[in-house]
Amino acid sequence: MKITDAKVFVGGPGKNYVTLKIYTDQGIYGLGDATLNNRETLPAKYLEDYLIPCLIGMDPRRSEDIWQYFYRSTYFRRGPITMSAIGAIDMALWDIKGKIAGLPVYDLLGGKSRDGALVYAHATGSDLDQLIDSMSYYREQGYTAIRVQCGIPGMPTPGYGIAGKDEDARHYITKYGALPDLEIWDTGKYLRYMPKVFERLRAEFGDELKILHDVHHRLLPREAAAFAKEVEPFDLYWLEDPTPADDQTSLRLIRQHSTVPIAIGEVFNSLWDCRQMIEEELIDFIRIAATYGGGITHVRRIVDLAAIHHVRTGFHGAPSHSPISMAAQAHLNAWAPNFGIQEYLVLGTEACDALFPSDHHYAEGEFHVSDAPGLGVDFDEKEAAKYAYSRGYHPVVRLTDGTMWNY
Ligand code: KDG
Ligand code: MG
Repeated sequence: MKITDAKVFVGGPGKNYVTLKIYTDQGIYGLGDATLNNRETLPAKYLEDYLIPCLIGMDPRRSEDIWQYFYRSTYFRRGPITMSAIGAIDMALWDIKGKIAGLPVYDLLGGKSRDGALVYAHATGSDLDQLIDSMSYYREQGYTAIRVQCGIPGMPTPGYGIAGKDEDARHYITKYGALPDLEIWDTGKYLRYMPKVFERLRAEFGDELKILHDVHHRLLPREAAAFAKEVEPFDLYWLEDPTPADDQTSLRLIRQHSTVPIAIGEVFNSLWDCRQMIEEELIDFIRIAATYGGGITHVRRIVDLAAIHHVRTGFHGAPSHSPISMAAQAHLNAWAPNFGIQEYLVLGTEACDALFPSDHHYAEGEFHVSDAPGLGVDFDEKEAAKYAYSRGYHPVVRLTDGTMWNY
């Protein structure tokens, strides 16, 4: 069996999804996702200029060897661009493998460990009342785990993941400007207000609800340790990215002062990036994504390392991931013995479903993986022709005195 061609498509409804399609001489094709949010053209170009020319003629069944070929032959290895491109190829090869076998990918990984995978939604509010309304909406939709981001009184701009006053907080998705928007961040105001938010949410929603919160890399290690200690009584399911992910040693201070579960990893791309925090047991959930994490082959290794250190999965699932990488993660979630939770924002707009038909679906707080052979997602090229690339940027963040800070 041979790979005969591979094409990259960039675009989608309100998103620049980077979709790889690998064709074979047996008529079977595979699909992969290389969407690197706000840098989408780079993995696309990397695939077209460097990886696809080598891929033609390879045997698609040899997915391990192909992974090693691209990883080891890249002298300047790792990083988000390289690993997204390798990840897309890897997903497509697992898709092909499943279609050859007539089995869903989860069966190739070792079979299902569960039927539905717990997911969490994003609730947001420019203030506490709007947040509570947004949370109530998700409770009605059956979610038992909700991430909460709340506007802070007096904060000059809304902040990460927070809807503006006049926006629909129930269906809010971060918008990215054609040039970077400016966000102003005040750590003191955040640290003084957030504990009050959690206290009110517990009073409002009771003890059972799983409450998650994303600090989005904004705190210094000492601030994060003090914050984690202070919010301990509110029994968070996790506190995400309390400090910038670059320095994993700073997590030790948080661990020494608090037992709040820590979730990190959405900006990491390889086992080597995650290794220290997993081996030192500095985190409780690993947030890497199948896309930037080198696909199923590599993320599976990370999941196995995590398992022996009591770390559970909590894969990244921001709206920038196309239904293809969400499907790859759904298969990993169905299999992983140390599955924790999956971030899930309802992608299912009609336009997105038309572009990526599948029977993966959400029901009652869980994501149900498709039983179709392979990844269980298709790609409609006619639909794809409707979309074009449109540049976007993450916001930039400055402190109130103008100092550059972390988005
Ligand atoms: O591209 C950046 C987003 O994926 C990130 O801001 C989303 O932090 C995020 C999350 O937890 O979903
Ligand atoms: Mg995050």
